[in-house]
Amino acid sequence: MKNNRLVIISYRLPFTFKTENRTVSVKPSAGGLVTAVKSLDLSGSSQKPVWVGCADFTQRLWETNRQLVADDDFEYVPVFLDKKTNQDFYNGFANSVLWPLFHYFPSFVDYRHSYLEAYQAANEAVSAVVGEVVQPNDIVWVHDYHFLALPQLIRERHPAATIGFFLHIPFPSYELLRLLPGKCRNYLLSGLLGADLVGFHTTDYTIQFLQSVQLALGMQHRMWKIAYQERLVQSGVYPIGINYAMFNDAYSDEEVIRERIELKSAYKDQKIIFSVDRLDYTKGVMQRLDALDAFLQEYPEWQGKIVFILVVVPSRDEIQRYWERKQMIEQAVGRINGKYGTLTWLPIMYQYASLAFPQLIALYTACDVALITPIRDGMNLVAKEFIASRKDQQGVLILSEMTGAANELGEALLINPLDEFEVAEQLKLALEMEPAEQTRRMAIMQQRISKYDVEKWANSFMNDLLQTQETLKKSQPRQLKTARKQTLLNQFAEAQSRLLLLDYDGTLSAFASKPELAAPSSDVIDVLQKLASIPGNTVVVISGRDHETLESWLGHLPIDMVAEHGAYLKQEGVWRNDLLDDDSWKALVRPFLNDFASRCPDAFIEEKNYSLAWHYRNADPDTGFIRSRELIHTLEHLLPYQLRVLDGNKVVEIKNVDTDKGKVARQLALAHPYELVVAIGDDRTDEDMFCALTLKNHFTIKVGRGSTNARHRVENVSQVLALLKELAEQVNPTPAL
Ligand code: GDG
Repeated sequence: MKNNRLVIISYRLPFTFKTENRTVSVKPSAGGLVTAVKSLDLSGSSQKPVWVGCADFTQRLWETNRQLVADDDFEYVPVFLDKKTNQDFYNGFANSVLWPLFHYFPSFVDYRHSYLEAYQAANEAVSAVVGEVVQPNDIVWVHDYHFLALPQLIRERHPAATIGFFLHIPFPSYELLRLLPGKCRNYLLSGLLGADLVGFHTTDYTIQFLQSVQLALGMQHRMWKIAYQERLVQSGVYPIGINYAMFNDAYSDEEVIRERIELKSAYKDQKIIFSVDRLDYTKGVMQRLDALDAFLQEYPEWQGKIVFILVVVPSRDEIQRYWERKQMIEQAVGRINGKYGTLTWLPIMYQYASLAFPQLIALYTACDVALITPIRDGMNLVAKEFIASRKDQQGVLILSEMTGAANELGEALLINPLDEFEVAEQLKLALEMEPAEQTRRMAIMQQRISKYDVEKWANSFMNDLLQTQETLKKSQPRQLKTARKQTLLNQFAEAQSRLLLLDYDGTLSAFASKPELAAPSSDVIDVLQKLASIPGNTVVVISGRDHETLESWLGHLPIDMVAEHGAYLKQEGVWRNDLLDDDSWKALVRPFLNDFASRCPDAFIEEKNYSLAWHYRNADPDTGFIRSRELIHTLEHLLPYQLRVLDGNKVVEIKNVDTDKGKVARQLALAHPYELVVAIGDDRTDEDMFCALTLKNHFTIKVGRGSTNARHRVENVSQVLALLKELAEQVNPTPAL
């Protein structure tokens, strides 16, 4: 992070002010994010990192007490939202729309337009503050679902900024996201695309994000990179870790030891089952209580021999769903204690309050079983903290498979939190597990999470974010103007052998309403003829079109051709195809295409020998786009592995994967020691070709806008033709009249 100042943005600042007896003091919050950021190597930067967040104190309090945090490791920039905006933004859109939806509780969503407006206003307000703060070379790291729109808003103010985004909660499947009104959904997704790097806890969340972008915005990813507004947006998996050493060392802390001894002696005749969560319906506390009930019912021999210490930490209790939950939990605790309790024993010890750190560690280390059963959880740090704090390598973790943490903690007893009998059964197993087996499982999990701790998490995100800037610099295609064009013209003139790979539609000919109407102009014929007649030149038209059409338009020219993305190849006047002649898959796919065409007026199907194409260029743009997304979604789940779906320019094409333009282009370029290879194309399929041609003497040119793997760019078809004419003139100047 040399010379780079870090700007962190999260909803909460890492401290708050506490006023007692008219005296104001600072209460730091020891969240995972603070630890993570502090552990980054910021030594290269001469300036303090900045932390921007929404203030939970008044502007006046800040002005009069800011000196209390002046010596902190961060410079704080609080954003003051008015009460109503903050209410509708935080409790409204963030916690009553996005939180339940992203955790698969659609029926808990309370969508109101005023909430969305407040979310937009809050994101705007924060972006205005960030806009003032950010300087060139700063690295901006935005956190969580409160600020999905923020990366793009910052990008609009600082187009060259380096922006990372990390989502701490799950990213749901598109089926959930599509429940939001289209405009709202697109606003959120394109907001995220303002970032250079978008990070998630798991591969599932990442894939769901990429799929949502494709289905909602029509942008396909390539190796988890999305081409958006001349940039590449990278996404990646960064499972958050914990401060392992801190939790592990706390085992031997004096206060922890004292508390642990107290707990153990208070429950010397019982095994301790423990859980701690914020009050939240996603955490599965009600289901956990049902499971305990089932356990005591199924295995009555355990009555009197266990105690379940249930700690619920107050959270968001201004929202109805939350305080309702509190009442439900308290009723269930009362019911179960009433049902099984005796005059000398109660199965559940319940506390609705937060724990001091030493108490938390004492409970982690005194318990026999940690029972962690969220219905959905982005990661779940409690599970990792429990493992880390068990220096004695004893204790059993029962963990919901619906948590991100389950991916890394496979040696826990993994359960489905909705299946109370399975949880009851695993609870029995946990209570009866041999100490040696407990140690075996603990040791493996400890080794894993100690390696990828919070420091590694933050550093690996930061390294990848910085890397995106390097990649961007390298991948910025340069306009083929003056000096650069002259280099190409000179190289072309000097080379003794040259290969020209020219895409057809969108490169040599502009798009027409029907494929058959895009016949080549006399200009195109003329320039191809000229180029092909230059000694040492091999001219290849490389297209997705069928070979019959290409032959009828260009067959009379002394050029080679590639049709259907490489299925057919014409060399020295002879067409051949090397693919297996199996098109039985078409019978499976055709009915779907027909069905989608019948539901989309003016969409039509083009049948080629090795592919089927569903065109929607003539359809109403919105309907066409929506149907094309549905079609892609359907096909992706249906197609046998040897087929590939290409999401093209107003066309969805299904083809055999045996070949693509990249493979053919590489074959052709390597077939002869060409001194210069020039490849020109406009489409996503041409990107395969650009990726395959990476040698020094390979000159790749993208036609039109959009991010690309080509090294150079021209604006449109007429610039392509002008360039080709100039190339031809280099070697064969038109004789003066
Ligand atoms: C979100 C995502 C993701 C809790 N009670 C006490 C206390 N805690 C601490 C725990 C832990 C943290 O709070 C809770 O973290 P979780 O991960 O379990 O849950 P969320 O707050 O919902 O966090 C989640 C996380 O972001 C990080 O990306 O894992 O999935 O929902 O650190 O120790 N700490 C103390 N007393 C308490 O009473 N001292």
